[in-house]
Amino acid sequence: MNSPLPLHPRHRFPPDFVWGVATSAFQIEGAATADGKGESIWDRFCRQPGAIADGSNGDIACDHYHRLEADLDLIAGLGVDAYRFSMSWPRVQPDGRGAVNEAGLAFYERLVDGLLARGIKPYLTLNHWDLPQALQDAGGWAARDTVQRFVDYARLVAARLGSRVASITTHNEPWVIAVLGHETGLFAPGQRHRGTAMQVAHHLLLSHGLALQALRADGCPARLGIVLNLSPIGPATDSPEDVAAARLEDGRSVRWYVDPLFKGAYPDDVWQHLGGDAPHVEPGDLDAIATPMDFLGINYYTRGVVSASGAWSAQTSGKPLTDMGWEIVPEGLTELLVRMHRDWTLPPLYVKENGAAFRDTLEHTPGGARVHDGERIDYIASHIAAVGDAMAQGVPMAGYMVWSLMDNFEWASGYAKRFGIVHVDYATQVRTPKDSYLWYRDFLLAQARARALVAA
Ligand code: IFM
Repeated sequence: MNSPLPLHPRHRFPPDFVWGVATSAFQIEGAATADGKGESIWDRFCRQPGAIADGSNGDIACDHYHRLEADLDLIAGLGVDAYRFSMSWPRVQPDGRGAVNEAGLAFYERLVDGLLARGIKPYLTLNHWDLPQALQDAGGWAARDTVQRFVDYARLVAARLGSRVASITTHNEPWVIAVLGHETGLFAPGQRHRGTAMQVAHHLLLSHGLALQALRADGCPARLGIVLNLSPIGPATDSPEDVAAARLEDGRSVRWYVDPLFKGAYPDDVWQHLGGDAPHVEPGDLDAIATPMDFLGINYYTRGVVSASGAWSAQTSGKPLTDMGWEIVPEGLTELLVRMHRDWTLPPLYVKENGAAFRDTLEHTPGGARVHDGERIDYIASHIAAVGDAMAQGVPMAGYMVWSLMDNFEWASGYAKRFGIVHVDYATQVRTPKDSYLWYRDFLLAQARARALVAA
């Protein structure tokens, strides 16, 4: 049988490799107050003057909440094995505690059942940043009580959906919540205190481990894990100062998360560096954090380059940049995955997000609307090949997911940055599959045909 796209050797993957596409609740759902949904910290943060580059918010976003069936058809049209989505905690528990808001949960039941009916595996994330504001008012992730609130939320979601979803991720990118949310203040809840950020990171990891233990005790059949945003971090020059700065940044952004999860200990160099900003850790916390996982998800977009003076800029590297100003470095993904496999004993790895923002133009042609986003196709194809390169070096990779299904609310950047493989016209909510959607669809068709040949 002919494939529509010749499969390059670096694009040959095992038959059980999981191909997917990803989104998150706050970025696409809109319906900010519908059906009893509570306020989240991102609803509140968007109201702060200057917090969001274009002054926008998530009130309507892609209106996915009201366009579920059509969006499910778009996902199905790709031929993916899996769809990764997150649940809005305040939609399910408006104040982050107490009884389920049945109308909110019903939306996710329709989503999950709609995926299953289309033969797509649901990959559920419990926390993609939109903490209920009521919990923030009680101290947020800096408060130890939020750990137990999260475990309760995880249990009630798993009791209702755990047997229908393939996978449950506790948290997406704890570094972002901790550091961007509580140290630099660029993201919700907009706090600026390093010690708070480190306590938040600890509580996120602890709530992850305790939630895993609780879900397993409850008999949840879904595969359980966490998703980290990771980059290889290197020095801007060979100077000892830059090398030391890069080592510390690797400690703060990579080892601070991976070491406790897989070695049951925080990295000593970072702990010493933090001094009084190190988190309060209670006996048993690290054992809980190191609860074995069924998978580790990694989100990769670019590498990190660090100098002691902080003066290094991606603009001067000579490498092409995305519209976020991030360098395009597919070989950095191979380097990262190989290093992960070398330095830790890990469960199967997934790339749970990978993609790029570019300045897309919607063109109206006689044949219909088109978006010729060749740069995004190159980005995705080269990063998939980088995953193949890591596998050729022995890294056990289980799947890859494109970020994102459609253009959406890109946090502090608002709607100006477009990561989607489907274009969204925010004035009309018309969706237009970009060339990258068509490319990924054809690529997945070729994968499916290769699988069929293996099975024959
Ligand atoms: O849009 C985000 C996503 O929510 C988390 N990972 C990075 C993406 C691009 O910035």
